Amino acid sequence: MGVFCVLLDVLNDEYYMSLALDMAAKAAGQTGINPVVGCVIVKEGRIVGIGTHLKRGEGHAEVHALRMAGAEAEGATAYVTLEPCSHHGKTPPCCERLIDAKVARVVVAATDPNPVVSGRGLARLRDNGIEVREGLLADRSHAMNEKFNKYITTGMPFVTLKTASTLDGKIATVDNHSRWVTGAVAREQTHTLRHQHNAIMVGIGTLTADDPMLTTRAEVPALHPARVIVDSKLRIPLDARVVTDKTAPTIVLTTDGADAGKRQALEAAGVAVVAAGDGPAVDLTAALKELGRREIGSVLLEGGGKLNGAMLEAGLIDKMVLYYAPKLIGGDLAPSNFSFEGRKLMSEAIMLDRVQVEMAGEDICVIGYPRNR
Ligand code: AOF
Ligand code: ZN
Repeated sequence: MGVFCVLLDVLNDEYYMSLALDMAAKAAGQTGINPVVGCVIVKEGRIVGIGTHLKRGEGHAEVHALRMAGAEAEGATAYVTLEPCSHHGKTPPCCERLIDAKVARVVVAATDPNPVVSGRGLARLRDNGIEVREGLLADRSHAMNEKFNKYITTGMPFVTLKTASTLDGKIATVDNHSRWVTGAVAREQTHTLRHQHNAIMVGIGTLTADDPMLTTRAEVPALHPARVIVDSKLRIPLDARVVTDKTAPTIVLTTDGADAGKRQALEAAGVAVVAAGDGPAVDLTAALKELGRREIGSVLLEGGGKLNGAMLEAGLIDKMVLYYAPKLIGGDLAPSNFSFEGRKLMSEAIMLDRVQVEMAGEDICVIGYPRNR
């Protein structure tokens, strides 16, 4: 028999900010290149408004919460997980809305890394006599916006690599048999990851081997990322499912020298073709920059070993989610999850920081951040 013990929450700024953060976190994946943001408005000990940014181009978190609070916002405290914006984007500035509503105090988790805001929102509130507390639970807000933080400051998409391999690092047997490496839980989590990224990226090898749909199949309806295929010679068949099914946009990354006729045929089928690199291989850095220009702020890389290795060597992977099934299959020629020129010294290894390990059903999930030069 366990000891009956309930940890009672304490009513303070953290209590309300963590509600705002919880709401924001659940909207991960549905805000496009925008951050996830939550807002809670509290007046004299009662929550009078809550709001979450739900879709790019539509209301920011503060706008929804202020609308709910109505006249009660006057003299209230607003808890916002990201500094209220000060710019006219697709929507008007939130700090002006808070000022107009006569909010007395604003508590903010993280400042907005967007160079057009960064600090200006907080300054504007203070200049208008609003008391501001900043930095409360900032780490949680930063972590849930790691994709946005990179994209808005560099223009490059945040890349998450996901692999599913045996414990000895193989993604298929020597006979190329791969169904299934990991179990149902890991596969379900992969579909959640797809929902949470703007694009999914694979190499032409994976595409021709499996003719995958690269869509999100969760227990409930979920969002499909754009499909990005790295294909230096435009070998993609015109009857591939990603070309014909129209479930989500498809972008093929290729080289300048790729066949012009094939390119036209793909474009006529509704596929976007991006040429990057005048050599035999796609210039991955230039290609990702172009994806960024096309408002793809995050990419889930589910490549084969070669593409994973090339992306790693190019320093383009920000985060790794590595599933390991507790199985060993051996075979020197069995394909591995990373294929790149071997390091000669252990001191030259690519290191992962902030490593976390958890179980995903019967499989082991390792999450980490490669230390890119
Ligand atoms: C907030 N609250 O809920 C969000 C903010 O194009 P827009 O108008 O949607 O503006 C997007 C920018 O606004 C985004 O890059 C980020 O700086 C900020 N997001 N700010 O006060 C919100 N989503
Ligand atoms: Zn705003």
